[in-house]
Amino acid sequence: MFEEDTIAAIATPVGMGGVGIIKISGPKSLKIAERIFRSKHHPFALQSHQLHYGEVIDTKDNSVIDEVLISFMRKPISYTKEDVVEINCHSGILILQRILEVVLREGARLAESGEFTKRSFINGRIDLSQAEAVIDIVKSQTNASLKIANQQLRGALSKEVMRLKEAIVTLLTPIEVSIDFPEEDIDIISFKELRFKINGLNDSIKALIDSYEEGRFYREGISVVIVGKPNVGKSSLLNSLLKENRAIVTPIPGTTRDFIEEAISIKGFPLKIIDTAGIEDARDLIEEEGVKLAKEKLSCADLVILVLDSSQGLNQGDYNLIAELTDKKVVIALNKIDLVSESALTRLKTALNDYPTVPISALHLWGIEELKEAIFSTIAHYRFDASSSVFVTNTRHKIALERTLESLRLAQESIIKEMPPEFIALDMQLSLKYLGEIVGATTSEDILDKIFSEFCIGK
Ligand SMILES: Nc1nc2c(ncn2[C@@H]2O[C@H](COP(=O)(O)OP(=O)(O)OP(=O)(O)O)[C@@H](O)[C@H]2O)c(=O)[nH]1
Ligand SMILES: [Mg+2]
Repeated sequence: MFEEDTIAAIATPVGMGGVGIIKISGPKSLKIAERIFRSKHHPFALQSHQLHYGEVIDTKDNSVIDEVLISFMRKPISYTKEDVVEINCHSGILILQRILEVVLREGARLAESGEFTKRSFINGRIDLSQAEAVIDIVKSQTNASLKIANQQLRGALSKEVMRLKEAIVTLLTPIEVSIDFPEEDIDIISFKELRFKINGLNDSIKALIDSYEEGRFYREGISVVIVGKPNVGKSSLLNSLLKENRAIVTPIPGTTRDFIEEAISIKGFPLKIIDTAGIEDARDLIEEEGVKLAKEKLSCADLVILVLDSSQGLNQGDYNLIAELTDKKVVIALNKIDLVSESALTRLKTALNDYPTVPISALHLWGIEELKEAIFSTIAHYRFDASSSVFVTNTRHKIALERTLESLRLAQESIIKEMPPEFIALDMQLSLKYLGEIVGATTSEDILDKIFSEFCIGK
C-alpha cells in the first residue's frame, strides 16, 4: 500500500528560526516538487542528490511563498528507500504551514508520528532496533547515551541478535531433520553437545540482559533524589548543581510542594536530579501530598542526597529520615556551613560518622564540586566503556531476551527429561521468535504502531 501513498510533514520544530524543513516521501514526491518549485536557473531538472535553489509557489494563485533550497533523493538511496524531497525554507510557522498545505493539496497526505522511520523499517533499510535507536538519538541528553544509541543505529545490537539467531538455527536444523525423517539414520547432534551449546548461548543472552541495568543508567540517567526537612536548602542545592535558578527558594518552610526534575551530567554520567518537598509532619493537604511524592521519589532513587541544616544541629526529624535510608546509597550534604563554627561542624561530622558527609553552602556555592566528587564516587562503579560492548537499553528488548532465555531453559529441560525431539524443537523455535521481536522480524502490528507513535511527526 505504501507504493501509492505519499506522505509529508514539517520535520523541524515549529517556531522562528534559520531554517525549517518539509519532508515528502513516496512515489508522488518528485511530481509534487516539480509542480510547486520554480528554479532560479533555466533550463532546469530536479536531479537526484543535489541541492537546487529557487522558490516555492502556491499553485492556486502562482504567488511566491518563500525562497528555498530543495533536494530530491531518488529511491532507493534515501531515508525511507522511497523517492524523498526535502524543502529547506525560512523557519516561520506560517511559511512552513503554507508550504505543507500546498504539498498536501498537490497529492501528499500528512505523515503520522514516526512514519518516515517506519517506512525505512518496512522497506528494509533498518531493522526495528535501529528504528528505536533513532528515537533514542533524538532524546539523548548525554554524550554516553548518544553513543550507545548511535551504536544501536549502526546495528551493534542487531548483529548480536542475528549471531544468536544463527547459532540457534544451527542447533535446531538437525533436530528438525530428525523429526521430519525419523527413519533416516542421520547423525544428529548428541543431547550432551546440544545442552553444552545452549549453555553457551544462555551466557551471551544473560550478558545482554545484565547490560540493561547499566544501559538504563545511560539512557534514563541515574536518579539522584534530594531530600531533607523543610527549609534546609534542598532547592538551593538543586539550583547550585544546575548553576541556574530553577527552583523557587524562600526562607519560608514548605516552599517546594511538588518535585522538580532536571538533567545534569557529572564527569559524563547522566543524572536525573530531583528536588522534593521537605519531609516533616504536614500541616495541610498540599504539604501532605508533597511529602507523599517525596517519599515515592525516595523509594526509587539510585542515590539520595540528604540535606541537613548544620546551623540547626540534628533533631529527631533528621534521625527519622536517616533511619528511612538504610537500604539506600546516601551522601549527606551538611548545608549552611557559612552559619556555623568549625567545631560545631566537626561535632556533626562525628555524629554522622557512618555516612559520607560533605560540608556545603548552597547559598555561597561552597563545597559543590566536593559534593559532585562524592556523588561520582558512589556511582563510579557503573562506569564502563560505552564504545566496546553491546548494550541493551530498551525495556522491550530486555523482555524479549528474558523470554528467549526462558524458552531455551525449557528446551534444556526437555533434553534432560529425554523428551521427544518435537518438544525441544518447539521451545527453540519460540526462542527464535522472541529474538526476532527485537529486530522486528516477528513483531505484531500493534507493537509496531506503539513504537512508532512515540516518535515525533516528521521523523
Ligand atoms: N545562610 C545560608 N542560607 C541558605 C543556604 N542554603 C539555603 N539557604 C536559605 O535557606 C532558605 C531555604 O532554602 P530552600 O532552598 O528554599 O530550602 P528547601 O529545603 O528547598 O525548603 P522547602 O522547599 O521549604 O523544603 C532560603 O532562605 C535560602 O536562602 C546556605 O548555604 N546558607
Ligand atoms: Mg525547596
